[in-house]
Amino acid sequence: MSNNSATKLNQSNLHSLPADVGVPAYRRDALQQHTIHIGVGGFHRAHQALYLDDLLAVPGNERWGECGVGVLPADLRMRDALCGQDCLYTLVERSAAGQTARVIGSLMDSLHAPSERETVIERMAAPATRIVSLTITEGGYFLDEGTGEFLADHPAMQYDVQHPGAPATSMGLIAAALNRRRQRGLPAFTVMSCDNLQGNGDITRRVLLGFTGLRDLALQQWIAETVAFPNSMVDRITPVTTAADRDFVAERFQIEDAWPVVAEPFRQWVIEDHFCNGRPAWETVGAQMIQDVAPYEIMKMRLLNGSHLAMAYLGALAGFTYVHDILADPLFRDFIAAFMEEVTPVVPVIPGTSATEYKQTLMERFSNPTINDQVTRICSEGSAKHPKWLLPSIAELNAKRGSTKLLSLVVAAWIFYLGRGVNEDGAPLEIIDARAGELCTLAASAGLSPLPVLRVRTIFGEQLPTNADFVEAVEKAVRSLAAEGTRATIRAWMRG
Ligand code: CS2
Repeated sequence: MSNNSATKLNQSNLHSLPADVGVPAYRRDALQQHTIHIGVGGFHRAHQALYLDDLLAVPGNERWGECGVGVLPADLRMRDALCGQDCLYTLVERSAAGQTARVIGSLMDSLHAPSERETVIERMAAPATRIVSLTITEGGYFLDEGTGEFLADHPAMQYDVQHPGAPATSMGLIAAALNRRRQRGLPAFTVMSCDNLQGNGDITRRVLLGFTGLRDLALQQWIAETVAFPNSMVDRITPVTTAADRDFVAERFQIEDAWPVVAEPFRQWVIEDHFCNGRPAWETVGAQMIQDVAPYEIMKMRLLNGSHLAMAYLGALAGFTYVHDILADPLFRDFIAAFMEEVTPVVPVIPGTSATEYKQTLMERFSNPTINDQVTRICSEGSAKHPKWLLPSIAELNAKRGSTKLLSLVVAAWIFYLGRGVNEDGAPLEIIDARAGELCTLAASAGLSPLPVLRVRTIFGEQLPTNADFVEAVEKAVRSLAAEGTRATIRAWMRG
C-alpha cells in the first residue's frame, strides 16, 4: 500500500514533516565522521545511532557524526535505502501508551564494503576517525566455542590473510585500516563491539590480534599496545522491519521512508570507559560509563537473551508467530518465569539493581503487544546464540549442582526443531542459521537422538557433551517433545 500524500524523507523535506515527528535538532552539515559503524541493521539504528542523535543536540558535542558500513553482499539494500534519503530514517517507538516517531540524523554516510572496499578502508584510516564500532552479530566473530580461541583456520579468515589488500570481513577491514594509520603515523582508533557477547571487547581484541598475528607481527604488536577494546552491554528489543511498518509510517506519520525501524521504549547501554582516541560524552544522554561491565552483560544475556531462546523454539513448535502471544499464554508465561528462576543462581548480583525488578521488567517488555517481535527473529542463528547465552548457564549451574532441567529442555527443543522442520500443525518452520544445512541434517540423522548435534564441538565445546546427566536430560526431553508434544512436555517439566 502506498500513500501518495506522504513526504519523501530527505534533508530538504525535513521541515515539511508533520509537527509530531521529531527531527534532528542540530546542524547535520557541521558533523564530522568521528565514528564508523560496521553493521547498520535495525538494532544499531534503534540504539547507538539514537544515543548519538540525542548527543548531537547537546552543545559541545555537535561534531560526533557517524558513517555506516555494511560488509555483507546483502547489505547493499540498506546502503541504497539510506543513501536515497540522505542517510535519514524514521525511528518509531511503540508501547501500549502509543507510538512516537522521530527522524534520526546522526548517520552521515552509508558505505558498502564489498562494492567500495577502498573507500571503506580509507574512511577508517582517515585522521577524523576515532572509533570503529561493530554490531556484526554473535556469529560475526571467529571464535572456537570449545576453546575460546581464535579460529585461524576459518575460510573467511584464511581468505583475508591471503588477500590483505582486499579483505572481506570486518576484522580484515579493520586490520587494513589500522595498518595504514600505523604507517602514516596516525593514532589508532578504538574498536568498540556492541554485540551480545560476554566480554565483547576482549573477544574482539583476541580475534583481531589472532588474525593480524597470522600475517604481520609488527602490526599485531602495535594493535596490542595502542588500540582500546572497551566491553559493553547493549539492550533494546528491535523487531525486523516489515512492509506493514513502512506502510504505517507513511499512513500515520506521512513519511515515505524506504527503511524505518520500530523498537520498544526501553533502552540501556553500559560501556567500559576505556578509549584510546577520545569518545562522545554518552553519559550526558543516558549511557552508563563504568569500569567493569561484566555483571551487566552476564545478567542481560542470561536473563533476556536466554529467555528469548527459551521461548523461541518451543514457541515456534507450538505455532506462535509473535513473542507477545507466547507471553499471553499462561503455560508459556509460567515457563519463562520458571526458566528465569532456574538461571538466577548464576546471574551476578549488581549493587543498586534488583534482580526481581529486572525480571519483572523483562516480562513486561516481552509482553509488549505493539512491537510485534517475531519468533523467527529470536529463533534465528541458534548455533551462534546457544554458546553465548545458554550453555554457560548450564555449565555454571552444573558446577554449583543447581538444576538445569528447563535449560536442558530448551536445548532439546532447539535440536528437535532443527530435525523436525515443521511445527506441530505441520507448517514448515523457517530455519535461519548460517549452519542450518549441516545442523538440520545432523538433527534428523539419528532418529530422535540429539547426540549428533550435541557432539558439534564448535557449539557445545568439550565438556558438556561428556556430562552424562546433561545428555540424558536432553535425550529425555526430545523424546517427550516427539511423543507428548510441546505443551504436555512443558507441563511435565514444570512439575519437577
Ligand atoms: C534477541 C536479541 O536476537 C535475539 O534472539 O534475544 O536481539 C534481543 O532482542 C536484544 O539483545 C535486546 O537487546
